[in-house]
Parts: sequence; C-alpha cells; structure tokens
Amino acid sequence: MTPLNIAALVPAYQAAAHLGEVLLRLAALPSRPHVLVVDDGSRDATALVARQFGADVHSFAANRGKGHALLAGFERLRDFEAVVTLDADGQHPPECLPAFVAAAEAGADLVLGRREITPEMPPARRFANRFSSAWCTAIAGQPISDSQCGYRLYRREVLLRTPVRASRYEVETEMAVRASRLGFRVAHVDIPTVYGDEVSHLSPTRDVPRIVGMMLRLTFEPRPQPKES
Ligand SMILES: Nc1nc2c(ncn2[C@@H]2O[C@H](COP(=O)(O)OP(=O)(O)O)[C@@H](O)[C@H]2O)c(=O)[nH]1
Ligand SMILES: [Mg+2]
Repeated sequence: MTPLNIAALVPAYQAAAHLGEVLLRLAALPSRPHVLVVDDGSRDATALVARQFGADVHSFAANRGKGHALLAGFERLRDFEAVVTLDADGQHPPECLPAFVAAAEAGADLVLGRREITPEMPPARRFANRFSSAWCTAIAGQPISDSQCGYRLYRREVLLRTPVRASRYEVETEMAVRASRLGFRVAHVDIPTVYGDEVSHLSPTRDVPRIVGMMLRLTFEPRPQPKES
C-alpha cells in the first residue's frame, strides 16, 4: 500500500511563542508532512516564525476566525489525500500525527483526537467537553468522543463533501457532526491533554454562544441523505 499523501494545517493566531517548536517537532517526524500555517491577522511574529521554520504561510490581513482559517487552508491543500489539523500553541503533540495516519490507513475517513480527561483540564472545560461530546454523539449517528478537539485528520473526500458555514471555534463541532451524518467513517486517537503557559483565545461571551448555537442548528435541521459508499 502506498502511504497517504498528507499535509499538516496549523491555524495560528498570535501564536509566535509556541509555533516554532510545533514546526520543529513536525519537521522531525519520520515522514515529514507538508506544513501550511494560516496566520489569521496576528499582530505578533506568527507569520515570520512560520516562514523561518520552513512552513508554507497563508496570511489574512485581519482576524477572521478559526473556521475561516481552516477553510482557506483546506482549499490550498486540496491536492493532498488527507489533511491533519493541529493547534499552533503546543497543545497537540506533533508526535501523535502518525497515529492519525495509521487510523486513516486502517479505513477511517475522519480521525478525531480525543483528549484524556485529566485534573489538568480546567473544570469548566471538562464539563463543556463532556457535555458537548455527548450532545454531538446523540445527533451525529456515530460516537463523537471529543467534539471540540482540533487535532484531526480529514480525508480529501470529507473536505470536498461536508458543507461548512462556521467561522470560528464552532467549526470542529459542525464538521464532525455533518461528516458523521453523511456516513463517513469516524475513528478516534487518544492524545494527551496539554496545558502549559499558552493563552486560549476562546472567548466565553463570543464563542460559547456560537458553539451552542451550532449544536442547536445541527439538532433541528433536516438530516442529509447519507452518501453512497
Ligand atoms: N486562524 C485562527 N486560528 C485561531 C484563532 N483563534 C485561535 N486560533 C488557533 O486555534 C488553535 C486553538 O485556539 P486556542 O485559543 O488555543 O483554543 P483552545 O485551545 O480550545 O482554548 C490555536 O492554534 C490558535 O492559534 C483565530 O481567530 N484564527
Ligand atoms: Mg489552545
């Protein structure tokens, strides 16, 4: 079997402090993927660091949100058979990437990172992650064990066939539920939960209502016809 032609996509906003290390660790993998960083209007040195560490860079002039950044990245990476998304802030260990690829090579179309629930995870996050994952599982037709985690592998067909409208952090929820409903095979890879000195850009007043709004929309909208396999 020929290995999958993989690209790594790193959405980055104000990520200069940790991005270099993520890119170094990606470059050290046994089969080094093509790497695209989408710099979403950062005012720090994110784009500079990305270039210094050898990544391809796509920059937005102003901040548009993680959903927009991922869609722009997927469009640029449409010639790859699969795209692995991982965060720029070091919370997604690059060393786990081969496990995502192995799951896809074993037949999965969408591979979701599943963070271990540890005491390190802030209690509000623990609750939000459990609650939203249970909700997504109830409406998606397949288990979705970590609906918010951005460490994922998407096969090209998933990216071509799954409609997405989300612009910010609700993008992960939307893609997991919609792809699952279309009948794409979902698998999970366990990843460690990493909290260090990174600063989350998720705003409880702006982003939590958007995520809940997306789950409500997905709950009440008509179900699509599953794809012919
Ligand atoms: N492109 C883009 N990336 C973003 C934006 N906000 C956050 N990110 C990136 O998305 C990833 C996850 O964001 P983060 O704020 O750490 O979320 P959390 O880990 O869920 O608290 C990181 O790689 C960020 O650099 C944004 O507005 N645009
Ligand atoms: Mg983070």
